[in-house]
Formats: sequence, C-alpha cells, structure tokens
Amino acid sequence: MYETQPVHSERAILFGLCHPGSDEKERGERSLEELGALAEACGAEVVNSILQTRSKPDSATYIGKGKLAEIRVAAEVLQANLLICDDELTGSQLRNIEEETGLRTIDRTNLILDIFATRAKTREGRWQVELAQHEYRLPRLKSVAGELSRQGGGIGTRGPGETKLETDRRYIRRRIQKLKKNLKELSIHRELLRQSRNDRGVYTIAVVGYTNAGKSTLVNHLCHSKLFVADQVFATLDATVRQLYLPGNQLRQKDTVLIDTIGFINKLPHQLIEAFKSTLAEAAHADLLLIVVDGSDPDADEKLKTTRILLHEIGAGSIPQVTAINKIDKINRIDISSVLYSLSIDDGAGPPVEVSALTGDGLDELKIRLDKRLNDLAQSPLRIDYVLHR
Ligand SMILES: Nc1nc2c(ncn2[C@@H]2O[C@H](COP(=O)(O)OP(=O)(O)OP(=O)(O)O)[C@@H](O)[C@H]2O)c(=O)[nH]1
Ligand SMILES: [Mg+2]
Repeated sequence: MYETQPVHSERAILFGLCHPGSDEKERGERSLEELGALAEACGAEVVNSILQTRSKPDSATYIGKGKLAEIRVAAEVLQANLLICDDELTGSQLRNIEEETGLRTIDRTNLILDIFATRAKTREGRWQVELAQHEYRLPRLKSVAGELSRQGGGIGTRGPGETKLETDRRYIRRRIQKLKKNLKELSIHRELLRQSRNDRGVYTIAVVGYTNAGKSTLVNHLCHSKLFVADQVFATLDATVRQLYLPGNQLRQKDTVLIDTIGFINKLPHQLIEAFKSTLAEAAHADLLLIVVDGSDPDADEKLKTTRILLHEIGAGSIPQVTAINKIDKINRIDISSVLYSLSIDDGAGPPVEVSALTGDGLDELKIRLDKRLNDLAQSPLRIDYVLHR
C-alpha cells in the first residue's frame, strides 16, 4: 500500500499479540499488516508474521518464552535478521527477546520514529523527531548498550548523534533540555502567528485524519497549492497554512485558512505526540476540523475511530467537525460501508461529504458544507465568547 524505499536488506519477522476472540484476531492481523507496510516503507522485507493469542503480555518477554523459541527456529529457516514487535516494548523485554533469539529487535514505536527521522525536512520537524527519539531511547539505554549493538545502522538506528546517544546518558539529558528549549522558542513563534491570525479575524480549518488519507491532496485542490503529496506514510510532518476562498468569507467578513497537518496512525507513539505538540496544537486551536477518511480503505472505519481518539488526546475532541470521505473515484459510492457512513455523521454537521481530492468530485459540496459550518460558528454566542477570551 505504501511506497517502498529499499534502503536496507533486512529480513524481518513481525510479531504481535491479540486478545482471545475472532474480532480481536482480525484486528491483530490488520495491525500486523499495517506494521508490515511500515517496515517495508523502511526498506525491510517481511518474511513472516506471527500473531499470538494472550490475554496480556508477558512482563519479561512480551510474547512468552515458548513462542520466542519458535520464532528463533523460524528465523533460522527463513534467514531473518530482524524482529519487529507490534507494540512498544520495555527495555528489559527488548533485552530478553534479543538474548533468547539472538536477533536484533525493534518495536512499533522505534519503527515509526525511524520513518519520521527519514521524512523530517524542516528544522522544527527534525528537532521534534530527535526529541522523541531521545525520550524513547533514554529508558532503554541499558538494553541497547549490550551485546547487540545498534551502531551498525539499519532500521531503528537512524537519526542524529547515534554513537553518543547510546553511551552517554548525561549527553542525552542535556540534549533533551536543549531541544525542548529550542522547540519552546519555535512554539512561541507559532503562537504569535496564530494570535495574528486571530487578530486579523481569520477562521482556521485544520485538515486532519489517518496518514495517507489524502489530506494534502485535498488542501492542494481546494487552495490551488502545491504541498508535497506521496503514497507513503507520514508524507507531511509540518503544519502548513493555505488561504481558502469560500463564498461566505465576505458575508462573515473574515478570511478562511486551511491547515494541513501530520497524519495519525494507530498506536501513535506518545513520545511523538509530546514532541510534536506545537505542530499538533494547530489542530487543537482550529475553529473547525475537516476530517479526511480514505473511503477506499477496507479499514476506514477503524482508522476513523483512531483519528477521533487521537483528536481527543491532543485536546481537539470537541471542536466542530465536517467529515469528508475521500478517494470515491476508486470505489462505488454504494460500497461505502454503512458503518463508516454512520461513524462519519456528526451531530452538528450532518452526513459526511463524499469527495475525490484527485478529480475534484464533490469539492463544491464540501465547500458549501464548510461555509455552512463556519456560518453556524459565526452566529453562535459560544463562538463569540471563545474568540473574545482566548
Ligand atoms: N485515487 C485517489 N487517490 C488519492 C486521492 N486523494 C489522495 N490520493 C492519493 O493518496 C496518496 C496520499 O495522499 P496525500 O495527500 O499525501 O495524503 P496525506 O493524508 O496528506 O498523507 P500524510 O501526509 O502521509 O499523512 C497519494 O498517492 C495521493 O495521490 C483521491 O481522491 N483519489
Ligand atoms: Mg500530507
């Protein structure tokens, strides 16, 4: 599904846990599938996926000693040299798994951080990723300083200052402080920009949704902009603001901007949420959210649920919303699942708008809906109070 970038010749076995029950099994399988796409996006070749049913993870080895022995044998047969766990592992779990199997092991968090490290282009983006990587590595230093050194390169090792990272805790702590200070300065700058948009009386609509849903493509079509678009996870790592012309702007005597944001993913590492908080704050401070869902994705409803959960986590859960079901050029409208459709219905906004950001189909209807929603906000006494006091 996602673009592959063959960087390494790593042969990976994926493993994960699921609770008993057929729904849980299906959910676990889909999660492993997504993990496989993430691993492939990093250049690994997935040679096997193992899903173990357990009511809770083993505190020492996550998946259990017996299963690890099986994995070791499978790795020998398949000539695998990397294990990837679908959850975040503790330092001691990582160390125990590596000792039991003799294989380098990384977890989902590490993999996502690695993708962010290869994608971050701006100074702010790079600092945010570096901060998240240091926060992730600090409590795990013991495990990574052991026999299986990570200094040889490969997935899970990319990013700045590798050698020092793994040998000098004090250096990492100092670096974390420095990065936080730098990011704080940039966030003040962002806050000022946001303030100036408020002072000028600009409505902001944050475009949010699961990674690869088509958010940047939609912003480009609506705003005639040229933001980076690609069939890959986390193509966008910055919040970019673009002017949007809506017929109602004049009536409301306010301009409107769309803000393209970072895509969400299931089990988005908390270190990344923390490190990217100033970028994510653009969504948290928006007047309206435009939630984009890839309607052609068989997992669209789960991904919409994940999006909603993450919106709550970043403090954007109660912002008014309009949902757009995107990529309808790839599907029959009739095939949009009723579950997805009912999940997309929003109390104030009504049914979702079906669009294709690629062909432009449905975008006029989307603009009408956004206009209507902004009109409602403009007339709401709550909204006036909100503007005056923030
Ligand atoms: N067929 C089809 N493809 C689309 C549509 N919208 C976006 N795409 C494709 O989907 C892929 C992802 O698009 P992006 O706009 O980069 O998605 P995004 O949501 O910004 O992704 P991230 O920034 O990675 O979170 C690209 O290959 C787009 O060309 C659409 O309406 N129809
Ligand atoms: Mg994007």
